[in-house]
Amino acid sequence: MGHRLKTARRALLSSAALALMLAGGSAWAQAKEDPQEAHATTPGDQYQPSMTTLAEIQVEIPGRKEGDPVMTQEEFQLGTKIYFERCAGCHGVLRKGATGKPLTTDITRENGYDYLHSFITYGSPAGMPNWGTSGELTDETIDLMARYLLLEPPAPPEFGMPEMRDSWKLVVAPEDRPTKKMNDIDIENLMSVTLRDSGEIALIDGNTYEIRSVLKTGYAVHISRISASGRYLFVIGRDARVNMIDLWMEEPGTVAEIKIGMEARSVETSKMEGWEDKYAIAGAYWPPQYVIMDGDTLEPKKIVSTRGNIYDEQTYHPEPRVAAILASHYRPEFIVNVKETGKILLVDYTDLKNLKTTEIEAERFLHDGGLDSTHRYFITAANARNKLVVIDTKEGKLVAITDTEGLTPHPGRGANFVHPDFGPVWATSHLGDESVALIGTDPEGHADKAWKIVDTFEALGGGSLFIKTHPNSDNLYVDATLNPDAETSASVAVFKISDLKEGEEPEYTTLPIGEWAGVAEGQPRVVQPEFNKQGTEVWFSVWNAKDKESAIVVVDDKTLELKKVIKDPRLITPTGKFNVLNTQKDIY
Ligand code: DHE
Repeated sequence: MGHRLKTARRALLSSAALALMLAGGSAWAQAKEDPQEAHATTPGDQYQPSMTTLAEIQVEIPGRKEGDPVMTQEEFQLGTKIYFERCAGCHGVLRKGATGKPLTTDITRENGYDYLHSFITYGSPAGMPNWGTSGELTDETIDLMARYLLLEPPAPPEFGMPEMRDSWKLVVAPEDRPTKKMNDIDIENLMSVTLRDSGEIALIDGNTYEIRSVLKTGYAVHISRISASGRYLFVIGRDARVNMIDLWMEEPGTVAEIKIGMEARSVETSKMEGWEDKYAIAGAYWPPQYVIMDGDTLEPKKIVSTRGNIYDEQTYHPEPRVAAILASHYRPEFIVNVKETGKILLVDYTDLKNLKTTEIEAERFLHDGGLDSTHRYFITAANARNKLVVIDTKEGKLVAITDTEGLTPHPGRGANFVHPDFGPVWATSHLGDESVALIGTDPEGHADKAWKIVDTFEALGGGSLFIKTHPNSDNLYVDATLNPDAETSASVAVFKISDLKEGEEPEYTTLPIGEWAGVAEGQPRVVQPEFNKQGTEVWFSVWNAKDKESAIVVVDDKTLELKKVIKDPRLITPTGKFNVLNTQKDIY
């Protein structure tokens, strides 16, 4: 069955892309011969990092060379902004290439202005968006960008210990904090909700649905994680600002704050027994580094650059970004995904002066991932390579690298459940197609299934970002957030776990979450299922534009009926939701 589905799914690619892949040709070379080939951008092409904070830095035109195109300082500044927002995610901040090709001046000058202009306008089957024909960029902007790429790129500043210490604010010192919980909130059932475009989080009571507070955080705030004790909430913005929030205070609020770089996506805290709440860690996209901080104050202790060689080619990469970071439950270690070099680092935090790191050769373009139900194995997606990498966090080594049979796996932290035929599995959905893949996670009880894709079946459609279940639930929820079809992107597929059968394509129920939200204007997308602490309700964000009404929809997990719609003018662009207990204990 896996093979049949896989064949059907590949047909989702444009025929041009397929032809190219089968021919094994270089997309760059092909597009050069035929740059005007019609091409439409897929959700996977669009879902690329946008360096929004870097886009704001002031730059100067680097020293002019003979033959440089004419460009004013204002145009160069605008070109830099557009480049960091739209292009750097794939081509790299320094234009040395990542999932996209390098755009250094030796290459761009060889190809010339006309070629660059066409390439930006029409895109390429290999994944370059069709910025012009899609209407995203005007012809004037494309002209500017084609000229911009013929000039040397500006290098954004580093962000080391002096800058970090300057940004560090200890708002309430540990000795001035409460010694016991001072509020009546059921902290374990709080939901920390990302309000992406307002740079805030909302703390919503999971029992009463009441918004307990809205707190200012970093710009385009991204994720929340909870300390091992469940007391502290850590939030990171795309501007690399980390907020540490004390949930014991009468009014939960920020007790410490720091900026750990210019662009960042991940934060985590130490969870090993004996090391609970001792350290926090955050990873940056720019500069490429991670920093270990004191778990009580966020005082920066150790900054480690991730610049280095790509695991297989062993060539130097100047800006390997830090993607997901997880805390090990089996060793005093942080698990750090380094995207472009394809390395997973196990960073031992017991002795920061004599730092020991296990460097695992994994796969390039590591992104997100989570633990299996025993918390021993870390399963993560090398998404642009369609692979899952499995690490044994107890032994500290690579266990397997497995093709998911789908396109661009995007698990979030994934979903763990016991399949009626295959035993314990972990699931991921995909950005590039409608498939859900299950990987066996029980090497003791089901050795023949372990770390193999045991089944793959279809959900609503491509553009899925997150998948979720809970140990108390018999349902597996799969979103389709980035699906181009408005109705699909506003719905969720639900599979009954006990009905799943080997060799049978399972049926699913479609929940019209967007419709249930009753949002009158805009085209909201439904994103990220998250359970309450009891595992009886599942919450979805109905993510609309910044100036339009958004909502959170709560569904009863047993009946699959609508339980509550949470609406409030303060709920601006809600996306991720992090239940304190589930996040603290890695229950998913
Ligand atoms: Fe995320 C997790 C990076 C866009 C919502 N996102 C992650 C992680 C990474 C990442 C590396 C894993 C963190 C960890 O576990 O330590 N995200 C990126 C990007 O680079 C990307 C593609 C583009 C960008 O410029 O940032 C991106 N992410 C988004 C969004 O547009 C989403 C949908 C809405 C938003 O709020 O920004 C989004 N990302 C999330 C969420 C998680 C996440 C909700 C955590 C999921 C979980 O269950 O743990």
